[in-house]
Amino acid sequence: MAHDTVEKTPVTLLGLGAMGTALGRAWLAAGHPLTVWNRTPARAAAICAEAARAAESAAEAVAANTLVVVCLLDDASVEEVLAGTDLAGRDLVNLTTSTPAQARVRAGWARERGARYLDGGIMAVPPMIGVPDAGGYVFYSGSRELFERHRETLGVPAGTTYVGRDAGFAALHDVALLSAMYGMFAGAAHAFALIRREDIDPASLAPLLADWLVAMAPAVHQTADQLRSGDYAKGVVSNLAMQVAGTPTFLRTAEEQGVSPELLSPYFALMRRRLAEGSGEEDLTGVIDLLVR
Ligand code: FVH
Repeated sequence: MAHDTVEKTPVTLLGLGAMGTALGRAWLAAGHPLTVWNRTPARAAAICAEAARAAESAAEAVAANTLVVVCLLDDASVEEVLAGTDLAGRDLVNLTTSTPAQARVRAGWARERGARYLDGGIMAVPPMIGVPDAGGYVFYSGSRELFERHRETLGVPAGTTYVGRDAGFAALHDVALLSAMYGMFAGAAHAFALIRREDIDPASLAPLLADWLVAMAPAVHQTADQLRSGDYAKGVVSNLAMQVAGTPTFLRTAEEQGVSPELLSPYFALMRRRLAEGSGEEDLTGVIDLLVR
């Protein structure tokens, strides 16, 4: 078949943790020659049995191919591993989770060493890698040219979403989405706590909870629209005054059920502060401005 005869971009991969290994396997399965290195060499054995080539050192792995992908624990380990390598002329793609500021510094650091740089934020867990229907994708930011040059190769393990030349934007999008996820998990934890001592099967609450969260999720579009226009009362359905008036019911229910309000209280406090500023006719959007210092 024609696609089997097309030469695939060789990839160097530094880091064979759970995520690195999943990425490597996806490139191997798609026919990309793969050179790997991991601090603990034993972790490379399995993937090398699947045709990856193990380099003796990070420097040797970096020297092997132009495209160098890094997927290590954190930014400090990236610096440590790349310190002894020659990055001149390399296309460095860093899929290690970092902060936006760390990503920007790492981009400058890589440029000073003669490398082109692309940062990535992985929106997937290892079992989603290499599974096109799983919905996983990676945010990329930094060099647009680099992204375009390797778009096809980068698209092998998961979908790709380029979010801008600012190298910090991939990390920022990654952390923004994951922060919202933790907020959702916090809400779900409170909901389960409320029924914990009752004769209610958590498995019967779960689908109701999931459907409700899905039904409410599109509200973020209205929030974005209000933020863009600056009109926080635009299209408001349930205004802040009404919602603040309802908060004692939530807090009393928590007390009645013997549940700590510590997950809800900080958000309610922000709602009350915004109301005190005279924003009762607005949506909840004004809370965002209270958060931004
Ligand atoms: N796994 C996940 O669910 C998440 C999904 C979203 C993205 N994250 C990020 O991906 C990066 C790698 O995560 P991982 O799952 O592969 O993590 P581990 O299995 O813990 O492997 C860590 C690798 O990093 C190596 N390493 C750690 N410290 C050093 C160091 N000082 N010098 C050299 N290498 C280092 C470690 O090597 P070893 O312990 O096997 O010797 C592993 O290769 C991460 O940023 C997640 O936030 C994953």
